[in-house]
Amino acid sequence: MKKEENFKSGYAAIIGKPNVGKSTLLNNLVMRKIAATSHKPQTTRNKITGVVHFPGGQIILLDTPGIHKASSQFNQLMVKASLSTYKDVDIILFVVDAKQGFAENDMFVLDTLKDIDSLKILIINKIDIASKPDLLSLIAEADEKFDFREIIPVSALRSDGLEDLGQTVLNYLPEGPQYFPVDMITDCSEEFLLEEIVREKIMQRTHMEVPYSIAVVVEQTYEGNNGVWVIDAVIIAETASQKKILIGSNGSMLKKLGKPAREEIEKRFGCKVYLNLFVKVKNNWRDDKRSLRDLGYMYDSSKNR
Ligand SMILES: Nc1nc2c(ncn2[C@@H]2O[C@H](COP(=O)(O)OP(=O)(O)OP(=O)(O)O)[C@@H](O)[C@H]2O)c(=O)[nH]1
Ligand SMILES: [Mg+2]
Repeated sequence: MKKEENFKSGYAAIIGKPNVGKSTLLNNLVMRKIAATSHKPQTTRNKITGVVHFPGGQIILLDTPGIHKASSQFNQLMVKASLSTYKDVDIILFVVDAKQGFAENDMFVLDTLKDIDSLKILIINKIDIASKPDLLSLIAEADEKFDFREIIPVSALRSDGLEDLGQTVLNYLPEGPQYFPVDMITDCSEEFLLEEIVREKIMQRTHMEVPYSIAVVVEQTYEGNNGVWVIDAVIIAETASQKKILIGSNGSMLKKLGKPAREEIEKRFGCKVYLNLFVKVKNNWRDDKRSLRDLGYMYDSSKNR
């Protein structure tokens, strides 16, 4: 791809513990909802791309699953996806929660980052809920202990400080090609985006192990009567009792999940939608290599999911 004169471009990975606000940051920097967010940790499972366009450049952001000490094979896959992004990016945006500060998981990541040449920027998120003294002492701690080129406090949720953050990242990027056309904000497939919308509603509305035990697969989409976009999606659960919870009495839970999912799809894609949700059981899919691959959770870097 040809380098363009006076055009800056490059990759920035958003990395950090679960729940610090990485996906919220991606969505609000791109100014479109791409990544699922929820108050539960481990919401993001895949690498997700979002492109921020400027008159003279573009930042290609990679949202990643939260890094934590993973015990199950499935969680290890998620963490592997995050760790694998480090080396291929120009800039690492390391996110911490302003209220929580640095925790054990952060130290583990910061240690691995030492050997990576990419420029590192610390983003202190959720300043809207942190006290000023806490914020100042966190900045002082980061300054003293770590080697970040910049420390930028933001509130991703309120979009406070995001303009500055975007400009700062852009300034550090090299001259480069325009990788994405200006109207393209992600290279995730349409099916993937649909699946994530449904999965987000499940993450937000179910409890205990259920949100972590499901996967969503869009089986087909087609144009129905009156130009309505029909989407058939399957929620895969691990056990029959989870299936029962997901359906609810007389389908009440499916309705509770389907309505907000349909509304969000309609808003995002600008058309009328008929969303059919089904639930199937696939025993222990999270521990089964073949199922993980079928569901797009094996991180083949040539496959963008
Ligand atoms: N108060 C406040 N809440 C925030 C902010 N940014 C994100 N949140 C909330 O924090 C929770 C987690 O946000 P996510 O964006 O899903 O976090 P994440 O780091 O992507 O989490 P994983 O995908 O699990 O690693 C959600 O409830 C967000 O609404 C912020 O700036 N202020
Ligand atoms: Mg996330």
